[in-house]
Amino acid sequence: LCAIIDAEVAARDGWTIGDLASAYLAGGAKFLQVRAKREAGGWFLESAVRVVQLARPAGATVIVNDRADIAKIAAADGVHVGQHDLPPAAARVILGDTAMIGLSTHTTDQIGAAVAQPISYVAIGPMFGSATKATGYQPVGPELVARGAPRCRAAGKGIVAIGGITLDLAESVIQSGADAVAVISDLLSTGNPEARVRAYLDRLSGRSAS
Ligand code: TZP
Ligand code: MG
Repeated sequence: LCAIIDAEVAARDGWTIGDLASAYLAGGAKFLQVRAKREAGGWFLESAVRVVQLARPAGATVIVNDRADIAKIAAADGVHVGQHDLPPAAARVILGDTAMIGLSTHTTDQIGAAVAQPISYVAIGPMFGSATKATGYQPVGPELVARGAPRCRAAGKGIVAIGGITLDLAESVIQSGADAVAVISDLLSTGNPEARVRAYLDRLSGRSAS
């Protein structure tokens, strides 16, 4: 599970970035992403620093959405970039060889191009209709994961599925070949994000029935 802490979605539900990160970590999340599309850089940096601070004792990985500079200064583990952000090779200049770098893709062509980039994982989406982000792409479904998986595997890239994923849909996405599911809204859907993260981890590790 990649638990994404999105500034706008968190604020809408009355969560501070720190409290939401703490809840996800308490639920057992080991992979967090901090995302702030509209906030000022200084605020985003402070938020990233806070999440890194909280995640370190838990041994969790933290990546920053879009901003390799903020990831670097916050000593995060890496960055997640989209098709129109800094190219992965440029992000790597800032973050170095060992950083985790993810790249969003939405088509088979983009997956084909992504596997040749200096990235750690290919993000594929939107899986389903997402309320969080108007991606401009039709939902691609687990089918695109299944189609792209062989190329990602051959290139040694991980696969993270994103977009409209819910607890009940997560297993189908993993079964299609994804290594992880990245989730924003559904983690907040019950009002208990700690329990929701635990439910995902239980479900994905096959520890719970159904
Ligand atoms: N990229 C593609 S869909 C998406 C991003 C960042 C948003 C995912 O949010 P949600 O709420 O899990 O659909
Ligand atoms: Mg982006």
